[in-house]
Amino acid sequence: LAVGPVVSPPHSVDGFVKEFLRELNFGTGVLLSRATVNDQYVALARTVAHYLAARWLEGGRTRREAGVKVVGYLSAEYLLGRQLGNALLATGLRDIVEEGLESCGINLSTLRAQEVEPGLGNGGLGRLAACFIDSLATLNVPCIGYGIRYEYGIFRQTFVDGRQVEQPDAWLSLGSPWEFPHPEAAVQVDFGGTTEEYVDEDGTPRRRWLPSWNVLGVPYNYMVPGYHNGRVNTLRLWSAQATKAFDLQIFNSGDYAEAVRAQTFAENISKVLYPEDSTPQGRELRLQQQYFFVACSLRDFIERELPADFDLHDLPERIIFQLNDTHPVIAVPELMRLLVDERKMDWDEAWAVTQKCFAYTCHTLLPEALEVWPTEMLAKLLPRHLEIIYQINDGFLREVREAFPGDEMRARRMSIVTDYPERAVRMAYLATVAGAKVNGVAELHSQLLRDKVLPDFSEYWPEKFTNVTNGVTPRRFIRLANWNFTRLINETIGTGWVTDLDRLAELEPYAEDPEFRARFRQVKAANKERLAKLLVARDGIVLPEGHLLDVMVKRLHEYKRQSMKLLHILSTYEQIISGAIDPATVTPRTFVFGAKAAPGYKMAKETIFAINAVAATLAADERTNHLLTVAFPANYNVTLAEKLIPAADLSEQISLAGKEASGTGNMKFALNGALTIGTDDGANVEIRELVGDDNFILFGMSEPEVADLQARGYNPAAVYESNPLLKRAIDLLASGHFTEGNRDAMNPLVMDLLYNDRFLALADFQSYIEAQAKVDELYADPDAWSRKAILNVARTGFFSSDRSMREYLDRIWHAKAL
Ligand code: DL6
Repeated sequence: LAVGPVVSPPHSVDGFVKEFLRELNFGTGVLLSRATVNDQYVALARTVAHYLAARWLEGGRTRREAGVKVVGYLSAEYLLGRQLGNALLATGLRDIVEEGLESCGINLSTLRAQEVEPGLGNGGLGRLAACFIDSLATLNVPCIGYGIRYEYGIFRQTFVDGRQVEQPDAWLSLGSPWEFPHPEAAVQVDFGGTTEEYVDEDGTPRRRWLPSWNVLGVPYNYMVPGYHNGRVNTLRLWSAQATKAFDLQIFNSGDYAEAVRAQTFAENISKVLYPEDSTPQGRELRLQQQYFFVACSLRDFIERELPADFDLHDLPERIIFQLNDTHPVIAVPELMRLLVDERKMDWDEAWAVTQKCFAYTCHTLLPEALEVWPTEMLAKLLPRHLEIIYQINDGFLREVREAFPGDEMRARRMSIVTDYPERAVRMAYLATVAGAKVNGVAELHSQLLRDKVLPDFSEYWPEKFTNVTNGVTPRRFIRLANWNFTRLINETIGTGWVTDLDRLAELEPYAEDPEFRARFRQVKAANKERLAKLLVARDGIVLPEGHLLDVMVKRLHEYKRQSMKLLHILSTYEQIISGAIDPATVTPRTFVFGAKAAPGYKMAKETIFAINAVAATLAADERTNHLLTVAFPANYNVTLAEKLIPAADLSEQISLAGKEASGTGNMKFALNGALTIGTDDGANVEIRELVGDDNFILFGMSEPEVADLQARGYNPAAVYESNPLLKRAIDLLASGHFTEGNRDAMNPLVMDLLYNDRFLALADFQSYIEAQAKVDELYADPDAWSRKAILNVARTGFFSSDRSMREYLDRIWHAKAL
């Protein structure tokens, strides 16, 4: 076995049943007659994992032997979603498994529902990482995803009296059958202490780090299967452990808490996913997490994936580390430290190697989301890294001063280390200086990144900057999530689209075919029915039949403007109850929200409260509840997205132009046949260009108009005073109507809208309302609507993450398929 081919379990119903029962009996230790659903799920997952593992072991060996370049995706987040369905899809085992389980009296869907999804990400950034590693495996490109095995993932959201209450996400509590822990391969990670100068054996003066404490990083391997191609890549997530489990002497003396203090401290590093996707807080632990996982990953790759005698000058031929946002950027000085301090490489040579080993993707435009680490904190936690950063900065600024003699302000602007408002390291600048390439995630975002966030850098290194528009995996978000539609597409154009999404273009002529349109509507209706069943069981929410399903699911953030969506609902409601419009003319709509607010984000939490209050009042109002329903299922996650998106008619992508880097939900909705109402922001711009103006409901200011209004001075209260519709909607919100007469309850949100409105919701309100009227008008003609929806599908094949990956491979990574 060590050298021969690895044996895959048999692909037959009988063979599967034998494997499954063997796993149930000897892996899980139970008899079928006494097995709980969880026992059965765990045994099934492990059985399916065996099928994948055979290919995984083979593939790993061929990759190492071939000595090819690997993509090392460094990401603090992976929002994976459930694994079982994807593994069955990748292996083509689904039918065999279903039949085999049936013969044991077990229902596959019941076991699938038992899986707790690993929520190791906050939102778009983590889900993108999961789509990318899926695509790389499907393209047969060797990739190791590196990240953190958080013991608690993104919090479980509950609502108490309409307010968000966070519960810990104990996703590991029933076991995790998909992971392979390797405590024997643990890596030591140092922190703290000081640095010193010394003279090495050759008489060369050098600096070294004398750390004061350390932890262990234990790797947990996960398999990342390609679709029907036999490739299985690795996701390696690190868990922190104390170097010394506990102090027996102190324990024996009776001070149990003190005896395990070091252990608790160490394990905190991978305890919980940082519950934030836009503002850095809780700083020190966050920096510890970041350094922890990149230190483990770099050491792992160099020491375990490369031959022992490998010449590290050639490292760029074997790895490209993609920095997924600024979170892993501390990897840059860490690689320099490994090369210069540990391997005694000359500084300039090490810097040349480092600059070829990294590339950086920026995922935001919000200045508060660009991480900055105070030098004081770096000096305390990573003193040698701080010295290395200073040295990198000195060399870089020398270059800048040579290129722009006398332009001292430019050198200051470009300095990696800033002095204002405190002395700190700008991680995005460090990534830009070190990275071979820097990319944004949609055309508009990349342009704004060049022009507004990093203008000096893009002027200095124009060729370094590029764009790769995000994408989503068609396997999870169409093939798995929307089986009804998959069947219709397969029957119409064959199955090739699953790995070649541009082929959806072949659906275009069918948009003109009344029979196809009718079948498309049947698919939507079936998906709505499936969603309705799920929401009753999951949340006790009853979805009315026959409504336009209007969906806004994403993180709760002011720039995404859930409050503007709420104002649209309020305005419609207010017009009905005040008699301003005839109820008979109103298109019945169900508005679905799904959104988690960062626990410390007050205004986001007030918005959640307001949505829930409006939902409850509307549900109880007999005048309108047959026309307007607001559904806000708690704890929106990947599993729910897979049911919600295929059912949607309308996709709400209403961020203030210039603020959403890309969005990927927008792509998932379009690909599943929803029309978008959206601003010219992020990837919406490209969606609109591809589907055509007639098939996209555009509204709102453009980015230059936003900039112009802000420069002129924006006064939301004046907008409120001048727009009667808006005024009535806000007045109703403030009136206590939704809070049993309590006028104060909505005050924070109302006051913010009137006197702050940082993301110009009031300024775009009128345009939004007019666009929504157009939606109603279009929806009144089901045939015309479904024609547009089908064209959305046929014209958005571009947004496959397979395409994104090809672009990274060609323009950034220069790595190849095996
Ligand atoms: O690139 C993935 C995703 C984009 O689609 C979203 O537009 C963007 O908001 C998100 N960015 C982040 C980073 N936030 N921070 N820090 O989550 O990335």
